[in-house]
Amino acid sequence: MSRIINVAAAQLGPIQRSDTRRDVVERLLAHLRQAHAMGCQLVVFPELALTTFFPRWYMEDPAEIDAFYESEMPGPQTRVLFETARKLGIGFYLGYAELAIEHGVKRRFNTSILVGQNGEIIGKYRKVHLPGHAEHEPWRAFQHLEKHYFEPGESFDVWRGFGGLMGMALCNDRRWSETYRVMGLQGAEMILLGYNTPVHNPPAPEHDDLSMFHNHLVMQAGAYQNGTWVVGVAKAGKEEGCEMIGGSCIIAPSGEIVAACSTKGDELAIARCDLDLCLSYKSTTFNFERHRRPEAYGLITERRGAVEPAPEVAITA
Ligand code: CDV
Repeated sequence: MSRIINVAAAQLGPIQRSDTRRDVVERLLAHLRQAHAMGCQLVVFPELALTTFFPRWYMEDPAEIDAFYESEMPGPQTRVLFETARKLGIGFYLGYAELAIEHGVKRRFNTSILVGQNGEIIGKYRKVHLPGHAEHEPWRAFQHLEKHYFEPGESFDVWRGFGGLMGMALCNDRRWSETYRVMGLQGAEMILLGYNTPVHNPPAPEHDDLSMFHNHLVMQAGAYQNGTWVVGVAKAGKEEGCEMIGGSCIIAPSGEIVAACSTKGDELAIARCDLDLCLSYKSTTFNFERHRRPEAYGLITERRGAVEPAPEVAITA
């Protein structure tokens, strides 16, 4: 099987609250068709790609809240995405709000799935790093209530697909080095990642001017330090009065951005991704087995007379 995948970062412009699932799914289908026409095998959509970013509002009415979630995948309104994928022979990554009933208990997650070129789900990921807050905070210009609306997921995994090892993450996960490293240690060759990032960060407005720099900084570092492709895809533009960054891009294992969106609307950025390029980094500079010595933490703490392992001390030693 070829180790080259043509990938489309399928950025979405804003989705307003009045936009129906049908409206949004039409936009996703247009991306699938255009990406297929341009020779792609995989399309990466953003986080919570089926609705507006609803954690910006505090809601209590369960019926109002439930309307933003998918209780089955595929469901009646999303099935056409899977059917189209199968017909075109094109896979996709999709972020959405998941409502699950597990052992009779209602559970809510910020989720992504990877769908293969046969229209079947290859893997499901539930967001681990949920940013924001759990209670209404009226001082903010807008809320970021992911801790109110979702439970955290538990693991970062990789799946076989598209001729390689594929990982998934969502938005805030991209800022944490362990996201990439946990998947890197499992051999990830391409990490797919959708995001919704407001330009304005209410708890730290002094970071606002750096929002795009930080966006690319973390994804480029994660790609290089783990010898993996990273595909980061935004929902961008002014959504319900909230300005969100774009900057969707495809990053090579060298850490270089090889394709990028230039607007804040619906746009594809496409790259020819050679998974074998990962090996050049994984087998030399970032050959974990050869160069990492986790046991060194133990040696250093022993020398210092520490009883408990103290990794943060070991790192500075
Ligand atoms: N959807 C997100 O996870 N957004 C966060 C914001 C809150 C900073 C992000 O890390 O981009």
